[in-house]
Amino acid sequence: MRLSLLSAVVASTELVSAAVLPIVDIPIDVPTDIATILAPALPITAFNNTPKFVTPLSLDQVLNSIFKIPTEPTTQPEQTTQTEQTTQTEQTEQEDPNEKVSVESVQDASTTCTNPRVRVEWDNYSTADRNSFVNALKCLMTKKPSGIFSQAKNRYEDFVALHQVLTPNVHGNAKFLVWHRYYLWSFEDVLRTECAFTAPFPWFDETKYAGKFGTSSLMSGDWFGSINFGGKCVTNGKFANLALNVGPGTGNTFHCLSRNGDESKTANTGAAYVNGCNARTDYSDMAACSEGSAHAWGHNGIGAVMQDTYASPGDPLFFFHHAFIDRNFRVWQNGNAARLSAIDGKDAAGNALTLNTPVSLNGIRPNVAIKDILNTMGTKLCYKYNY
Ligand SMILES: [Cu+2]
Repeated sequence: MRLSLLSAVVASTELVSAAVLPIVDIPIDVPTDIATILAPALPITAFNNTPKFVTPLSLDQVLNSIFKIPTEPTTQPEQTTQTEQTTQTEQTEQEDPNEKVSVESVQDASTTCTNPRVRVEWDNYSTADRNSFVNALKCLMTKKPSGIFSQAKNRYEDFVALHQVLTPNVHGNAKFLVWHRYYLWSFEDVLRTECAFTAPFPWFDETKYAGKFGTSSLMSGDWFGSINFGGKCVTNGKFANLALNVGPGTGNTFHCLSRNGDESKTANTGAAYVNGCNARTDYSDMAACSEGSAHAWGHNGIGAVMQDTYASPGDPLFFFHHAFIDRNFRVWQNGNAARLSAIDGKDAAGNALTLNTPVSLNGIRPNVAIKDILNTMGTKLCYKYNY
């Protein structure tokens, strides 16, 4: 293993030399089913080039509805009435940020599926289901990539690469919640169809562990590994020494799964933040608040790979965190039935979202329209959360 490590380090020309040296302290009991070559830790600064948000929202900002996302474009084009997504790139007109966009209704919003899957919170998730989920993730990591993304070296990394290439389109604008909803659902669907996963999909209730993520068994050596590695490789849990090929940022460098846990940041994922955002009545306001507060704090609080806006799905904790964000979106929708059939806000190009706006996964799964996925218990998605 140490010989392999050495050759991996020598082979990698993109590394900052001194920062990879601590890797030699990694124990030798490496799970060979995942890590055949020990990947080097990248310096923590490699993930800070594209942080989720340099300064996520404070609780005061959440409660006082001051939640302009730092990464939001400052120059946006004029609102259009188009119903299809376009790729306009040259519009520069300033826009009144208070301007409201039109809202349509879904005619068949009352259509619900008959037997929704239930996503189960980690503490309620049985040991058998936990093992099934771990094994399904490892299965995806050993399957061939689709070939759609050259940087993806296995099927799991297809999803990391997909997120990487679409990052500018689906963050810092109102597509954030709807796109990530379909992204998670499709990831779950691939686990089921390609790795025979039959257990419920999990989520992690961060309101229970705000400020103490590390006390959850999820983030322990028993399961998905600790978070307090100070930017070094994760060396415990089911994904110890996991090697990643996608990221950080828009580049691709062979590196290990690393974390840089900071509970002063995870502290800001609590109920006050979630409820503060869910008190907003407009979808786009709520979505911006969610993205800039609990979402950003959770990413940054786990740190390193998770702090990277582009390639954070390389850390399997991404899916627990985003299921939590998606669950909070559903809780907000439960507050008013009309929220299952209406959309507002704009995409990255400044075009108004409509119910017919496509949600694309670049071919991993077929495009859907926003109206198809607003209701998690509609006929397309058909799931709910256990609470
Ligand atoms: Cu994302």
